[in-house]
Amino acid sequence: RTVHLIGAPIDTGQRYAGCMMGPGAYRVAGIAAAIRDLGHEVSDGGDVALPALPVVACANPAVHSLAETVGWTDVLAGRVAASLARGEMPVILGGDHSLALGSVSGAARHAAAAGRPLFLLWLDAHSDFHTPLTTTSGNLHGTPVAYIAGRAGFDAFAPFPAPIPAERICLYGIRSVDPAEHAALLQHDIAITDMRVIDERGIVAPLREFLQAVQAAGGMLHVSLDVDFMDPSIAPAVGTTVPGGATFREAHLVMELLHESGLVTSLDLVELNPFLDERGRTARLMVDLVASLMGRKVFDRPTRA
Ligand code: DIR
Ligand code: MN
Ligand code: MN
Ligand code: MN
Repeated sequence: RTVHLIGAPIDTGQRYAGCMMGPGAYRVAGIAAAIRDLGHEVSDGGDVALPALPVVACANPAVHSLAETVGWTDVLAGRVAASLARGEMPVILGGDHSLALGSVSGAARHAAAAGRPLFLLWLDAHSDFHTPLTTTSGNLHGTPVAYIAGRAGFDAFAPFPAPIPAERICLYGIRSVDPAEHAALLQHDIAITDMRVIDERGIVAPLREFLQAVQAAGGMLHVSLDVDFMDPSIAPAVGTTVPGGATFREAHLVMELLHESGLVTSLDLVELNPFLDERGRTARLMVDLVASLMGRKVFDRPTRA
């Protein structure tokens, strides 16, 4: 299967300049070669460009960069849907998490056309369950899960193609949820594997349960990996660090299980801010995590006949 890289130099979904350098940092860190070395084909579609801005309005005055975000959402949805239609695995090189408004739209459009259920694994410190009407920061990177789940308040955006039912969404690793998000999450049946659950049950068991559900349904699986899913001590290059994140081995183990499942059909790499990095270590960590997701092993045992 061909992996198709799509650069998404987006940083209007939050307030730290620098995420727009993410696609370049992944390329410098050798993402294409790392995937090719595992025996996959890689094509690089280059970076998407912002189209002419729509005229949009929002009742919440805190919201900023709404027109840009709607523009990026449109263009990325088209690129991701087209890549999936070619039979590729699109990997979106972010850019902040607002890009998932578009990437998951594209995946949902394709899944609906293919008649397959789409599942979403959200690896993040945050639940990103605000709507443009509830966000207090005004940063639209905190809204994609709400859009994907079909919540109201996204009037400026195209209607989400086929909202993903709550039971097909899994938030994994979360440890920072705003009050309005918390209240809304209690109204939805989304699987919330927060860090407290992971502390108690380990990183493997809850993920296996979710993957089994995807497998049983014959589903497609979109994975959205936020840099702040990891602990800031190993992944400092992100504007919104939250202590208590996944360790190096926990993060790799998640990727290794995803590889073994064979279920992942599209992937976002989001929130890398190379301007905040230390000698490229976060970019390199993200590339190594992608390698684990694509089949790199700690110790490769030949499969028995
Ligand atoms: C916060 C931060 N909940 C907000 N969200 C982030 O601004 O709405 N998501 N950083 O990854
Ligand atoms: Mn609005
Ligand atoms: Mn996020
Ligand atoms: Mn986050």
